[in-house]
Amino acid sequence: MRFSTDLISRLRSATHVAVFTGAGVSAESGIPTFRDRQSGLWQNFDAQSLATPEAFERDPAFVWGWYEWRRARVLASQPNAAHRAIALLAERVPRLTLITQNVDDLHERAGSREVLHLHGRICSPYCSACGLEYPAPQPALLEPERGRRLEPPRCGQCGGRVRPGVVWFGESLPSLAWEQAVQAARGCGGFLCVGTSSIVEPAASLTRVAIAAGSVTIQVNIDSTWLDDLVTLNLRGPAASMLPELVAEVWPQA
Ligand code: BV8
Ligand code: ZN
Repeated sequence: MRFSTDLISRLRSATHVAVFTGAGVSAESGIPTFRDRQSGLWQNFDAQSLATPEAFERDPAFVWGWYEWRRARVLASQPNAAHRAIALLAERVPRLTLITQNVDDLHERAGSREVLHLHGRICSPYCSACGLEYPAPQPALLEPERGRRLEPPRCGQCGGRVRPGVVWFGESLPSLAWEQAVQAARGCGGFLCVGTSSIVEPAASLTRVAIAAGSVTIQVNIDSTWLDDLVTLNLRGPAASMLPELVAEVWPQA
């Protein structure tokens, strides 16, 4: 991987680096991306139609079963070299803000701290009535073929229906996380946009904010996106190999 000396010096002089990740950063951990075809019980549905309050209202057991199957997949997965490279980068730059659209906990399990989860967390279901967090047990690893409808549990405090701890389409993003993400995009000197199709708003607007603020913006993706011609540099390839190389080349061990 070759970077111009100018790019390297601009990135190294950045006192604040922001990293913005999407489903592509967890793909090499075996977690299907949001636009991958669904499988098993849910194969005839696209994630977008399932990830809505209306879908959960209409058939809570069908949607809760999908989330439990996904949560089991997350718990059975391990962070990959991309997650680890981001955790390592936090030790090599003065300040790093990690912003993710992902609902898995692989960044945390790779050692990242203070992760801004714009779309919530699949491992933190909560009561839809009183908001109490529900201590979700280790789900039985449902095979997609045997994926089944599961009745959502009831809240121990108020008896309300427990819901997945994610932000559904049509729901607002957590306001503090969103404000911190926008601040980071505005104020960082380097912005890494990793493994996202940059389709879902308002999250996708963060890279535009960083570009407008004059940050050095680097996109890492196996595919092209509408950002290709707008970012400072496109790194075409899988995050689990591109990110460790990028960190080693630009921010080598002191
Ligand atoms: C909001 C949690 C408003 C759930 C998710 C019309 C009608 C209604 C709403 C809208 C509308 N038009 C726009 C909207 C807004 C809507 C939206 O953006 N819709 C889109 C589809 C157009 N947004 C919302 O509804 C948001 N809320 O706007 O609220 C509001 C305002 C005030 C008051 C009330 C409401 C909420 C959006 C949050 C939705 N929830 N997730 C769950 O997970 O089940 S979003 C979901 O998509 C995931 O979180 C995912 O992270 C996210 C984005 O997808 P990506 O991460 O980019 O994943 P994707 O599969 O798309 O791409 C993967 C990429 O990785 C690809 O580019 C691929 O090439 C690459 N890749 C693959 N492998 C690798 C790789 N790259 C590198 N290495 C690899 N190995
Ligand atoms: Zn409750």
